[in-house]
Amino acid sequence: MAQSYRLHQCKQIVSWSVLCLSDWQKGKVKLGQLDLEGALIARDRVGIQDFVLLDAHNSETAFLDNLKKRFTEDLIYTYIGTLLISVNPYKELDIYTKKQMDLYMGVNFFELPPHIYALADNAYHTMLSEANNHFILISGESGAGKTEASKKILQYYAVSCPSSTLLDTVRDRMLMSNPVLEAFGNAKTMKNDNSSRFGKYMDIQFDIQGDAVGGHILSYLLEKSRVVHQNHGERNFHIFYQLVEGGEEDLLRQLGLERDTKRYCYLVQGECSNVSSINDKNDWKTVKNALSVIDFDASDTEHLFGIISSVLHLGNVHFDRDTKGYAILNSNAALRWVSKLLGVHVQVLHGALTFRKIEAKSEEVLSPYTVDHAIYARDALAKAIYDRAFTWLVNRINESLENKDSERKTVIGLLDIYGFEVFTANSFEQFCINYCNEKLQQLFIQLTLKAEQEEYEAEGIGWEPVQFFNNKIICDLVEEKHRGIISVLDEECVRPGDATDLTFLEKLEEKMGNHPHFVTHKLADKKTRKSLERGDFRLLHYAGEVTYCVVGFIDKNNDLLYKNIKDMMRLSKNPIIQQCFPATKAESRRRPETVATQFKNSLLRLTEILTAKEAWYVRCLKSNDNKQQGKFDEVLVRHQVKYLGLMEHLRVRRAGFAYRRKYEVFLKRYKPLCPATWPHWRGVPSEGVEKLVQHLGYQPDEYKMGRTKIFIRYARTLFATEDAFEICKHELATKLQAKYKGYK
Ligand code: AD9
Ligand code: MG
Repeated sequence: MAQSYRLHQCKQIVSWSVLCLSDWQKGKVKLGQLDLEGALIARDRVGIQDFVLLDAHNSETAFLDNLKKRFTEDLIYTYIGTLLISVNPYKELDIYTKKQMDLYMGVNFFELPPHIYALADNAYHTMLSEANNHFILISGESGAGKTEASKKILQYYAVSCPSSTLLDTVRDRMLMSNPVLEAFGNAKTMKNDNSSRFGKYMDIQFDIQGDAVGGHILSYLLEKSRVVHQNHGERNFHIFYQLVEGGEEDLLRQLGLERDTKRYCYLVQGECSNVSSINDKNDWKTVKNALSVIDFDASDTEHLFGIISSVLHLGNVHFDRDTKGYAILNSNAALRWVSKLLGVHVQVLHGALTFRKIEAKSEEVLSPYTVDHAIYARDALAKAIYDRAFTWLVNRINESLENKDSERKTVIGLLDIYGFEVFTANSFEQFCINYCNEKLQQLFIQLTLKAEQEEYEAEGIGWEPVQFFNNKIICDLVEEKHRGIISVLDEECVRPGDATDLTFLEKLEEKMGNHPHFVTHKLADKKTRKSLERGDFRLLHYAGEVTYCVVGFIDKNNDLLYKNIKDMMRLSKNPIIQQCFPATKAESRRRPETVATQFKNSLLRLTEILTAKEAWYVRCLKSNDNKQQGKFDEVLVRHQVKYLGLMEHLRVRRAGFAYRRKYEVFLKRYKPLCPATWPHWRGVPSEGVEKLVQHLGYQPDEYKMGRTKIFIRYARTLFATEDAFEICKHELATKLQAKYKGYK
């Protein structure tokens, strides 16, 4: 047994260190034909595929060299143990074919070159064999490749899991939910032509046989301000351009639209309707097809696009100033289209956009808007419609993915959220997005660096602690009850009287002026030696500094919709709008939660969902800032390697152990492998385990005995043990069969 284990190990060491995906794909290198010299040359050229095996393991330069070497050879994936690093190649690679998927199916992690399919497959098989829930956390900054990675994983499950005709429908729907949600929830930003503007967590449900049988999506805080405003070089959500560019003539006529995106005020502010990497016409076809797969009928589609068009028409509703300075409407045609498409009376709509209803005692008084107020009310309506329609869409997709079968299911969750972003001007939206990234980084730290080291300590495993930057201090700065930025903002939002964005900033200065990660105008020079505008504050995030302009914080956090607008929408004849603005009994007197607080609570719930599952990590790195293929910007990559804590992770991994199990559990599974423990071990479990691993030929550096668990350093050791176990099971079964025949 020990000999076969050794042989297996030697084979693997050679194949891991040298097997290079491109050579291997091109058929130049075949397993079993490797000579050591050739192996070393190949390794020199293409680097090492698991950082744990890198010789100069603690040097950041060696780490970067290895990434670069591999990137130059189009090898974008590298492991740190079971964590997968992916470097965005900004070009199509021929590594996502069905053939590739087949290759990775059911193969142990390290037997093939690193790939997103390997990670997906191992999560899947572990889920099946251990009958527990898993999640894959995909992180990295904006444009690093998270959404692409999550799509590849979903495709892998959809294509390679066992199949039946009934389930094919579920699978198709799962796949098709992607183009739909991307059309409505993604947009071109300065960082990424297809930037996710909402957070997405998707559970893929599997039955006991491993069939993908259903799914459920949770969406997080859509950046709805984009509906009415885009910065230069950015676009609104893709769906608007797809509809205008690709919509059929008849459809456009019904919706009152012209085939010219420049005609719509909500589409022109970024001055970049056309983007070379995007084909809106084709994408329109994809989305239409996807909608039909996820079971949208003609009426759903008609009403949904009615809503999308109503937003475009709303943007073209303009106001003039009357002699008293109040707003009067000057775009009757646009108004009529909005009224028609939303199914609200034109006079009511007119009134809601130009007057505010104030309830005084038992009377209702109408107060006319100034032009600025009217524009504000119009934009607030457009944002509310789009945001609620998006939520409706997610719910509708969930209905189509739902599996009502009560059979026990296990899940793999996929988390793909908007990445950390820094623009020239950053506002409330970036504040929320970057806070969300801090939370995910914190989760990663909690689950890997912190928990891992604490366990070694608890188990009495000799351990040299690895130092790392814990970003909890920044999470607290943002979210702490009564003291964090969100609390201060909420307090200003409810403070009666003269609360403004600037008074909010003053409160921040007062309360957190001394915090090492918070900088304002007054303190800028001392802390970061860079000046700051009067209305800005700067946060020193884990991933870098971001300067936020406070303008709009109070408003966006309050997110109020005037009462008469809400009342009007409740009377809408559009069935989707009716669901988006449900008729409620008397409005609750309690203030609704603010946007930031809702977001904070939803992230808290997400953390709870995730920590109850077993984690897998994909860390995406951006290769350069210009979306340029083949360019490896060392400074940029080094920065990401640093802030993502990859070196620390490697140190913990190298010094640590890939696998651990309670003595009892380990012994129960592997006891047939050793005559001393088979069929029963009557002594202390740890001693039985010791006997067992010695019999298997484990070397002293390969494992450690803790208080309650055995710790195995390398995954390969465990894989070899598993292989031996499979052979043994087979032998036992044959023996039993022979014995049974003998009785007969
Ligand atoms: V954001 O936080 O949503 O703004 P992501 O999601 O991290 O961001 P995304 O996956 O959208 O980035 O990738 C950005 C672009 O990089 C894609 O549109 C592709 O053009 C490119 N990309 C990313 N990953 C790959 C890949 N594995 N192969 C080829 C890729 N191109
Ligand atoms: Mg994305």
